[in-house]
Parts: sequence; structure tokens; C-alpha cells
Amino acid sequence: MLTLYSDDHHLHHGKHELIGGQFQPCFEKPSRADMVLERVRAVKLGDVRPPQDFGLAPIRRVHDAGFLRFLQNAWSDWQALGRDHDMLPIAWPTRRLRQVEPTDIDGRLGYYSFDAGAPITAGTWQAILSSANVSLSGQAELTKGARGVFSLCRPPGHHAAADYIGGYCYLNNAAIATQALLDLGAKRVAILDVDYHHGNGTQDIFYDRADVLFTSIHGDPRFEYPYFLGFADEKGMGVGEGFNFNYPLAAGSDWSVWGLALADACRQIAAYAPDALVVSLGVDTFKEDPISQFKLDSPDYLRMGEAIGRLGLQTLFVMEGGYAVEEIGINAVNVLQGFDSVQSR
Ligand code: OKP
Ligand code: ZN
Repeated sequence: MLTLYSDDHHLHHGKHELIGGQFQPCFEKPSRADMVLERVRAVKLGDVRPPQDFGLAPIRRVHDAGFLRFLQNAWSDWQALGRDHDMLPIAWPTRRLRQVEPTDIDGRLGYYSFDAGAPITAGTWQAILSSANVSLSGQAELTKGARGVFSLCRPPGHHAAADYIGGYCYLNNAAIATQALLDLGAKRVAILDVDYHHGNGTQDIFYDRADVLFTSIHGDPRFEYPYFLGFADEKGMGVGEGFNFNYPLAAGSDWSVWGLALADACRQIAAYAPDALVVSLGVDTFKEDPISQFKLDSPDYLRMGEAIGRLGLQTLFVMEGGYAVEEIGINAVNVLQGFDSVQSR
């Protein structure tokens, strides 16, 4: 399987995140992608290629124009105030507050965020553009006919919506590739989000649409981040009703539970008969993940890849989370090798 990858992700390295009221070093760090790349090379998964530059047009198909303007200029607006440390928001327009973009950079940062979990640094804009291009370059290979492609994106994207960042995510790489697949001829695209956290951004982007089926298996938002979306009764809206499937699972869930949810999600995807599948590939479901509470083991990721492969669909894997850095490469590449081991097209 071909891997798309850019070194530009190193340009994004936030210093701290808030955990339990304390600042700790960011779990979302460059070594994550480095370890996945190392494993791709170690097992000779296939060629590794840099992305092409697709410009802003395919990104604008998913993200709000004001939001992109904010992101592009955020660091220089911040620097103009003499600040050279990471940007983090301090206020959000929650219930009964006015949804109006302020002029001040702190106000705008809050307006375009849903949490303080996505620090903006000097290199963030370049890194997130490259990450989107890695996703789009994978999509281009799929459109050309590839059976499976791996977009080794970093930063991840599935918590980012059309007009907000959060949870380590800025541009929604999986959504951008999905929209591009549709724009280049696909009639229906299914998304399978296997990251431990609910893909709230991706769900939101496609919630009122029937041309994208969104399925997600994740920690139940009653106890797990992102807390405010990802419940089983979220089925889609308007013409999109019936095209959204959430599988919130209990803390401690292992393959015996997780695999059943996957089987059900795969049935929904097969019934939808999409032209392509996009997998938001987070491996923070791993039993030793430092911020998660599922109990998948490394061989389970081979089973995961096989089940996805048995769908017989052209599939784009887009890297999302996974914070057990020692094993992130083994687990992510196990999914890809499991997929490749299934001949069905
Ligand atoms: C991003 B992705 C830890 C606080 C949660 C945000 C997690 C974002 C995960 N108790 N911080 O879905 O892997
Ligand atoms: Zn996650």
C-alpha cells in the first residue's frame, strides 16, 4: 500500500495541554508520526511519497471562509501583540452568548474553538496545510483507482468542524478528502471513524447530507471527551437522517465488544453501497494508550484491517489519534497489513 507523508508536521509542536487542571506536555507530538513512518518502512508496506499541493480550493469545500482567514493569520495577529508562546483560547460563545466574531485575537480564537486543546504555534498553518494535502494526495490515488492508500496525516482532523478547531485538530483531513472524492465523481462515500474519541467535527460537517454515511465507534460521551456529541440517538438531520451511526462504548471495552460494533458498522456501510470508504484511523483504542480507556491489543488491529478489507471497497486510511508512541506504528500498520491481506476486488 502506498503511504503519503510530509515532514512538515514537525513544524507543529504544541508545548502544553490542560489535563485535570494542570498543564502537561502535549500528547499530540511529532514523534507519533515519525514512529508510524518508521514502521511503514520497517515492514516495507510500500512506497512513501510526499503530497502534492492542492491549494485552498478543496479545503474551502469543507471549511468556512472566515475560519480559514482566522487560521491563516492567527499566528501573525498573535505576534503583533508581542506574544511568542503557543496560542490557547480563554473564552467560548456557549449557551445564550452572542455568536459574533470579535475583532480581538483572543476573542476570535475563542469564537473559532470548542476547547483549549488545539494550540496554535508558529508552524501550525504550514503543518495543517500539508496534512490536508497528504489527505488529498491519498484521495487522488483512490480516484485514480487504487484499492487502498494510507495518508499519514499529522496533525489529526476529526474533531475540527467547518468553523471550529479543538482536540488537537484544525483542518478536517478526512472530511476534505471525502468531499474531494464526491467532487471528482463518487456518488456516495462512507466514513468509518475508529479513533477512540468521537469524530464530532466530521459528523457535524456531513450531518444533514445523504451522500456521506458517517459511522463512529468511540468512548461513550457520557464519560469521555468530546463529551457533547457522539450519542447513539444522533441519526442525521433532514435528508441526512438515517446516514449517521454512533457506537458509544463503555470504558474498558476490548475486542469482544469493539469487534461487534465494527461488524455492525460494516453492515451499515455495505448496505449503503458507497463508491469509496474513508477510515479515520486512530489507534488510541490500544490498551496502553495514556489518555484512553479501551483495551484493544496489537493483534486486534490486524482483525480490524481484515474486516475493513472484506468490505471490498476502495479505501483511504487517514491517520488520526494514538498516543502510546512506542506501539503506534505497530498498531496503525497492523490495520493496513490486515487490509492488504484480504483479496477481494
Ligand atoms: C484527539 B484524537 C484527556 C483530555 C482529552 C483531548 C483529546 C483529543 C483526542 N483526558 N484531551 O481524537 O485522538
Ligand atoms: Zn482520539
